[in-house]
This record gives sequence, C-alpha cells and structure tokens, in this order.
Amino acid sequence: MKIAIVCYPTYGGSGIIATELGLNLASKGNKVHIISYSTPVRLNKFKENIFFHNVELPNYPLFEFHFYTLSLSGKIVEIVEKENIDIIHCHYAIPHTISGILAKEILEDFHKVKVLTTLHGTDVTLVGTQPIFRPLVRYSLNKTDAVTCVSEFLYHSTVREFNPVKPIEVIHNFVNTSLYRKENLPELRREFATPTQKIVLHISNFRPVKRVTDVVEVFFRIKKEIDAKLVLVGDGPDMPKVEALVQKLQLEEDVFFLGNQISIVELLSISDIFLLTSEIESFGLAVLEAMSCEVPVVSYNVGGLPEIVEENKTGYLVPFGNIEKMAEMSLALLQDESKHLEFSNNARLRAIHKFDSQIILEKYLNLYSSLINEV
Ligand code: GMT
Repeated sequence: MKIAIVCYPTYGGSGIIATELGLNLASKGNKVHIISYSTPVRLNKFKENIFFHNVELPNYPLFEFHFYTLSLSGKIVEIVEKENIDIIHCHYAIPHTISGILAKEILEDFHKVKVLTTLHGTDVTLVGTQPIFRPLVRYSLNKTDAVTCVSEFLYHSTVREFNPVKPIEVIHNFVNTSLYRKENLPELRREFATPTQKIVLHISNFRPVKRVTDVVEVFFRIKKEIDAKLVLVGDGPDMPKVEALVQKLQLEEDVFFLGNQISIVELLSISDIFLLTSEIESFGLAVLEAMSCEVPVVSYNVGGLPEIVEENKTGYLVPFGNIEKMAEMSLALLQDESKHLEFSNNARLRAIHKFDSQIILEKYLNLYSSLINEV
C-alpha cells in the first residue's frame, strides 16, 4: 500500500504515534510518505520505504499570515499524484483533516484517494470544543472516509460532542515493546541517585493540562518520607512555574530538569515510578512507554488512563487533584520492594499483550484494506 501520513512533527504523542506507525508500515514493505512542517523527532535516521516531505510556506507581501492549511493541501495533492497514494492518514483533525479533504476534492476527477482521520484527544476535547473550531471538527468528522480514536474515552467524548454520522473505530495507541524494554544501566543511574535513593520520573510537554506543579508537590511529600530524586523530562509554557515551585519548596538539589530528550528508554530504565498529573489525557502515550520499560505508573483517574493503567496491578489511579493520595500511593510502591517488582512485571506484560505495535498495526492494516476496497 502507499500511504501519506499527515502529522505534527514536534514532541507530542500524536506525532510520535504517526511516525512510529509509518516506520512499522514501511518495515512491512508499504511505501510511506510523511508530510509535515518539519522532520518528526522520531524520523531521525534513514529507513527504507519511508520518505519525508516538508510543507513550505509561501512568502508574499500580501500574505500577512501563513496559510498552513492551504500549503499543506497543496503538498498533499502533489504527493498523492506523484506517488500514487491510496490513503491519506491524517493524525489530529485540525487542520490536517481539513487539508486532506480539500486535497481529495481537488483530485476527485483524476485520482481516487481515501482520507482517514485519527483523533488524538485535544482535537476533540480542548481545541475541538472552541466555538471557532467546532464546525471545522464536525465537518472533518463527517467528510473524512473513516475515523479512529486512540481510546474508548475519546470515542465517547467524540460521540457526545459531535454525534458524527460515520461509525468510529477505537484503535488504541501502541508501543514497540522490543525497543521499549528495560536496560541495565547502573552507571547512568548513579548520575542521578545513590543506590538507596529512589528515582521518580515525569515526561510531558509542560502545558497547563499536564499540571506539572502537581508532580513537584507530590514529590515534595514523597521526599518527606524517603530519600528520592525527581527527573523531569520535557519543556513547555509551564516550565517557569515549575522552576519557581521547585525553588520555593527548596528542592533544587533533588530535581533534575533534562529538557526535551529524543531517547527516553535509558531514562525509563533507571526510574522507579512514573508520575502523570494531567487533568485530561485521552491516552497518555508516555505512560504506556513507561509500562513497557517496567516502570509502574501513578496518575490521576482521568480520560483514557484507566484503559492503560490497571488499578492496583500496574500502578495506581487516584482521584483527580488529590496530591496527598498520589504521594501516599507512590510511597506504597516505593517502600515495598516485592509489590514494586510485581507491578513492574505486570506493567511490562500488559504493554506486550495489549498494546504492542504488531497487534495494533494489524488493525490499521485491516482498516486501510477495507477503505481501499470500498467503492
Ligand atoms: O495534548 C495535545 O494536544 C497533543 C496531543 C499530541 O499531539 O500529542 O496529545 C494527545 O494525543 C496523544 C497521542 O495519541 C495522547 O497520548 C495524549 O493523551 C493526548 N493528549 C491529551 O489528551 C491531553
């Protein structure tokens, strides 16, 4: 099959899933063309059958603002024609599906192509519900040839918000469990902690929805009971608030700010627990990556997280905003070695049996085939 994948390139789950899907499809002999405004972070080395196409933004005195949606449409038209594409797979509705639908309409008389939309979360829950975008998301959902959601939670939110005419399939996000597996890295661990100290990890894009200050508050409470270090990976608008809180709580010696990191397997491999404090999370890809590397997760019980984290087996889900409870459950894991080991094993097994890339890839391949064969 020949597939064009349209996605965001930056540090965010939708771009990561889109790129990993592309890499998996390419490894099975499909031709994959990734279209975005810069090279996605996980497309960092040459791989057979996968190509990147950059969307250029035209400069003209009249165009005070860039027309990304239109430029993207133009690029999709070019690639579909040149590469004889079967499916345009748009990750995140705004603006990718709009551009995909426009490209399909432009090509209508001479090249038949299908548009598939994968909704990732905030394209429905936050961006999609803004009055300015709501009609655009509704249009996207009704005009695209098929829609998938990355969790049951997102499926129900989409039906509730948009009541779309087309059936929606849930295809969960995935992880390559062969690549995301715990490595033995004692030297790296020593750079962060002594053998008796515990390592608490958080990875996100530091946007308000992630509530990273809650992570610091939870760590502050953990630290009162046991010797531990907090490793923060990522960057974003809330970073100054997080830094200020670390200072206020006098945790400077115990918190590592690592910024954006391309390879996180090593950091997951040396961590004891993963904390996620988002107020909403349609899936929470970082949580799945942690589980695949045997790291138990403590998060708020929101969005699609209960579909991934199994309460009292692979981690704990605590009521939203309850920092005390999150600290208590984190300590329950960090202070009980046999429970920690049991949860670590359970987490890895759940990632392998339910969310491995090979299982999920089959679902996408079946959907692509049924779309191509549809008249
Ligand atoms: O949060 C966003 O707006 C970005 C978006 C993305 O592009 O990474 O995140 C969403 O998609 C991810 C991949 O499917 C999910 O793992 C995240 O849970 C989801 N974010 C939210 O629902 C807040």
